[in-house]
Order: sequence, then C-alpha cells, then structure tokens
Amino acid sequence: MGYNLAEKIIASHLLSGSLTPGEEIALRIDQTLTQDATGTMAYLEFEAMGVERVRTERSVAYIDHNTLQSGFENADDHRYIQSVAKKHGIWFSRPGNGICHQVHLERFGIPRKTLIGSDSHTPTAGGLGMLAFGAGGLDVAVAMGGGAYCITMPRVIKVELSGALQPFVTAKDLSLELLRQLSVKGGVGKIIEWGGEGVKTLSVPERATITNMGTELGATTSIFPSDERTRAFLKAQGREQDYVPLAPDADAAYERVIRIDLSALEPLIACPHMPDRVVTVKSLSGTKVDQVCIGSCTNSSLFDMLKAAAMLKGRTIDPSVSMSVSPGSKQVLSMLADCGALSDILASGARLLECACGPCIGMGFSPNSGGVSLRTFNRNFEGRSGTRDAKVYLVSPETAVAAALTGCITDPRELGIPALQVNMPPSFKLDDSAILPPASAEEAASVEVLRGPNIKACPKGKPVPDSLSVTVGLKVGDNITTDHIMPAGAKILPYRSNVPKLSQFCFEVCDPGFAERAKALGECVILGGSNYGQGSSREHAALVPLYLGVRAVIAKSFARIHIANLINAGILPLSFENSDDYDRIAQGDAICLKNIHEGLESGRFTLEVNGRSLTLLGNFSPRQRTMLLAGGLLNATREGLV
Ligand code: MIC
Ligand code: SF4
Repeated sequence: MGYNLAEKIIASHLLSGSLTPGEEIALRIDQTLTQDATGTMAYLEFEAMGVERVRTERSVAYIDHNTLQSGFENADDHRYIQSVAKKHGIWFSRPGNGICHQVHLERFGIPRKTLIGSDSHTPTAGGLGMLAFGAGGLDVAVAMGGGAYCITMPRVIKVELSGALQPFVTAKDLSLELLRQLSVKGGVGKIIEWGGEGVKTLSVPERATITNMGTELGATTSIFPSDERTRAFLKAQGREQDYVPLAPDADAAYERVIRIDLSALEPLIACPHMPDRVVTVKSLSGTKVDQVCIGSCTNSSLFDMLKAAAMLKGRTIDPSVSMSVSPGSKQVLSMLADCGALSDILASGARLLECACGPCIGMGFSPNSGGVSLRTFNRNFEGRSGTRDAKVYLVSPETAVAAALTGCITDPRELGIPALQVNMPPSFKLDDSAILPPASAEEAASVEVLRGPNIKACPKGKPVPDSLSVTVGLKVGDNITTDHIMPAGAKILPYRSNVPKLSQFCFEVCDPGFAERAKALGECVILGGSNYGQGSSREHAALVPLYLGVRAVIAKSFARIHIANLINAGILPLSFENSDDYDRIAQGDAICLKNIHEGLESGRFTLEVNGRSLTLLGNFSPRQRTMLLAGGLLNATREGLV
C-alpha cells in the first residue's frame, strides 16, 4: 500500500511508533514557532530545561498577539522573548512584522518538513505541504531542545476537489462548507489531506486559508500537496531552493474521501457563536451590520487584501459601519502601499490596523454593545471579541466588503461588481529587516536575558495521587473552548506570564465565581461535556486550573491539544464510559476516585458519587502515565523520565 502525504512526512520523521492509527508516535521536529501570548511561558519552560542552544533546523519567535502596550507588561515580555531568543539560537520577528502564520508561510515554511508551534493555527503551513501542528508551549520547548513531539497517530481523510471557485466564492467558503458538513468536532483525531484536480486552481495563500481553518474542525492538522503552485509561491518569495515536490502515492489509502465540487459552492457565513453554525450568506441577506474586520491569520494575505481593495476602490463604506483592515505582514502592507491599493482601502473609509492579530483576539477594535460584527477570522466564540454580547459572524473578504459597502449582510455576487481579476505578483517584496537573527554560539554567553516584574513562577504539577476525594468545582456543557476556560483579550492577555493574576479570570465567561470558589475548595475537579477544551493551544487553560487546585477534568470527550496540555500539567483527564453519567453528577457534589494508579494501567477508573459507582475511562500511553505520575512533563523531563 502506498503512502498519502501525511504518512510520507510522518514516516520520514518517525522516532518511535508505527503508522497505525490510534498508536502513540514520536516525531522529529524540523522547525518550531512561538507567538508572544504563549511564547513567554514556552521560553521560561525552555530555560528550565537547561538547553543552551535550540536543536531544530529553524526556530522563530514571533510578536503578533500582545501588541497593545497599555502598561509595561507586554513590552517587558517582548523584551524577554527578544533576549532569550537571541541567546538560545532562535530567530525573532519584531512586533509589526506580522502574524506568525502569515510570516512563516512567506519566509520560513518548507514542504515536507515538520513544524510545531505554540498556536493552534500552526497547520496554516500545511498550505505549503508542511506537516505542521499546534501544540502547548511545553511541547514546543521540548522540541526546541531536540526532543520528540508525541501524538496519537491520526486517521487520514481526503477531501477531493473538482471544478473551480466561481467569482466571489472563495477558499474561506470552502472551509465553511467543510465545517457545515463535519462540525467543530468532525476533524478530531484526523489529518485532513486535500487533493483532486481542483487543488491546482488554488494558490498557496488560498490553500493556507483552508489548512488554517482545519483547526476549527478539531483536526490534528491539514495538508496540501506541494506542486507547481507551491514552487511559484516559493520562487516569488525568493526561496525556490526550498521547493520540494510532495504528492500522494497512486494507491494511497484514506479512512474516508469527501468530494467537493468547487464550482457548486456559494458564499457562506458562520453565525454566532461557533464556526460550524454555517448558512448561506443569501439566507441572512439584509441583516444590519455594525462592524466589519478584514485580517487575521486566515485571510490577511496579499491576495485577500488586493481583492478587498479592488472591491473598495472608488466606493465608500456605509456610514453606519466601522471597518478595519489588518494586513497579515509587513510584506503585505508595504506591497499594498507600493501598488496604490492601500490608498483605495483608506479612501473607502476603512481604518488601518497594524499587522497583528488585533481584533481576532480582542486586542482592540471590540464591537459596540450587542453589535453585529462580520469578520474574515476563524473563530467567533462568545466574548472572544472583547464585547460579551456582540454577535460575531465569520465570512470571506468578499462578503465582508459587501457588508461594509451596503451596511447589511449581502451576497457579494449581488453587488453588481464585475468578477475580480487579482493575480499574484511574480515576485514579492523581500525585506527581512524586522526578522532578527540569533547571536552566534560564541556571542550567546554574553547575551543577558531581560526579565520584567510581570514574569511570575510557573505553577508546579503534583503527581497524580492514588485516590482523590474532592468536590466538583464546576460543571459546564458541550464544546467548551479554551476562550471559556482562560479568556484572552486586551485586559487579560498581558498576564500570560503571571499565572496568579491570570487565575482571577479563569472561566469568567461561564461562571465569574469559579476562581474564588476553587481557591476556597483547595482542590477540585471540573466536569465537562463533549469536545472540552476546543480552540486554542494555550497551555494556560491547563496551567491556571492547575494553580487553582484542579486535579482532574472529567468530560464526555476532549479536544486534542487541550488534553495534551492537561497531561503535560499533571491534571488527570478522564472520560465517561457511559456519557449519560454526565447527568448523574452536579456541581458541588463530593466525588471519590480510588485506585487511580491501577486505573492508569488498565484504562478504567471507578468514580463514587451520590451512592453510585460510575466507570470512567482514560487510555494513556506509557509516556503519558509517566508524566501523570511525575506531576507533568516538566517534572518528568527534569527527572530524566521521558
Ligand atoms: C487564538 O487564536 O485563540 C490564539 C490566541 O492564537 C491561541 C493562542 C493563545 O491563546 O495564545 C491559539 O489559537 O492557539
Ligand atoms: Fe492570531 Fe487570531 Fe490567528 Fe489566533 S486565530 S493566531 S489570534 S490571528
């Protein structure tokens, strides 16, 4: 049997395990990336490991999330990341240079290589034929130190594309269509591989939009072949030497094949507050819109910006709409300026924001109270925009501009604008002056690491005990995101390196009293529904509960990166054998878990609650058992156990 794309890269990077789905595999990692909101913690963890110089082929630290400096915190963290990167062999992308995924695609991604990043949208690089995973900061720190990245071998599904996108229908609509079909849980445990004749019609930035949003499906990663379009993109980036072809073998096998005819797609929109609440734009036609945002790692390429500019040229946005445009990188912004498209955007009445995540993570530009915001982003979780009662919809740049021009949700095909003719340039503007190289090995010793007062110690994991008698500190429902567990936004993000302060906001969206209650309880467990912890890779969604005394999370099912982060933190994640048992436990109940150590071996645990005995499951690999018994990955690494 031949190999598919994912198997080819996995086979060539496999350190242990086999390509059997469900088995734990250890992969050699060629490249890593971090961003600033998760990076400070990742580099503190890296420092704690005592490795002098990164052992990857390329590691890059980006500053793109915490760019509002309304106090010393973010500026201090940026200085820390810059100095620690310089000392340990890591490239540093300065604030203003762009969003990590966009810049990595432009300047560093290489087909057939492996990449892990402390950001859940790291699979964006799959648009270039890279096998790229979002991971917790600690996993990235371990990979920087030359350690393996361990995951459960996923099943690989193929999406076979035919036809070609019609005018005003985009790669974003294709992503939304897959979310409509599969839901935010549909990709869990799977790699999504894109193939078929239709692939040739998609440029690398369009492919990157699609692999970016594979994260919203819960997929382990997504990947496109590396072909002549990939070569053309790399050549235009002055990196043709990085081109390597990648195609599946003719007899490659897939768990399932989904067929999509690109020609049959139409503009789609995801409704509040989940990326899979997808309907046609037409069906919401006429809904009043208050705000429109174009940007984020999903839709901020030069291609996306040029399309938006072409639609805005010579037109003005509706006076009732506030519109922002955040180009994905300095390269995109300066090329927009050079060709005059930036003037068209500004003349339309849109506001230019810096090349950063910005409104996507609530770093400014929050909507008005109860406002309707149409965004070209990838997530619309409740409260994420910074305005609790805002209604955020996810759309393509074309649909976003249509709403900005008319003041209400509008199918862009109905504007009467002729089909857009936007071609990628034969060469991009190359200026890497905002990417600082690390110090040489000789100079490194004299580089001082600069730490500000916002950096506080990381909480220490405790070994999982043999029995646990605690209270259910919180009960939540299905699809709880990491934005619920550990909210972000301009007010909270500056405390990412200060867990005690950050802990005040834990679960604030669901239950503002949780943090105080957990502290009063001393130790507790959390009860969750299905797909618990979906969304971001932020390990703070595990570290903060650890700090608050959470010893176990019992849920119907977990999202991939979050369950890894819980285990890395030494928090026991267990699921129900019978999911109806979820209804038999209430917040405030006293529970007792006995013979946990035996359960770690057998995969079965007994929970006593309200006079009943319930069975919980937890199938851990030997490595995961070691981590849980050591109180997390950092302890296990320090003790030389993994
Ligand atoms: C996000 O989109 O939620 C983030 C902010 O980029 C996160 C990382 C973080 O929380 O710092 C992600 O996607 O992993
Ligand atoms: Fe930044 Fe938003 Fe992308 Fe996360 S999803 S990396 S916050 S742009």
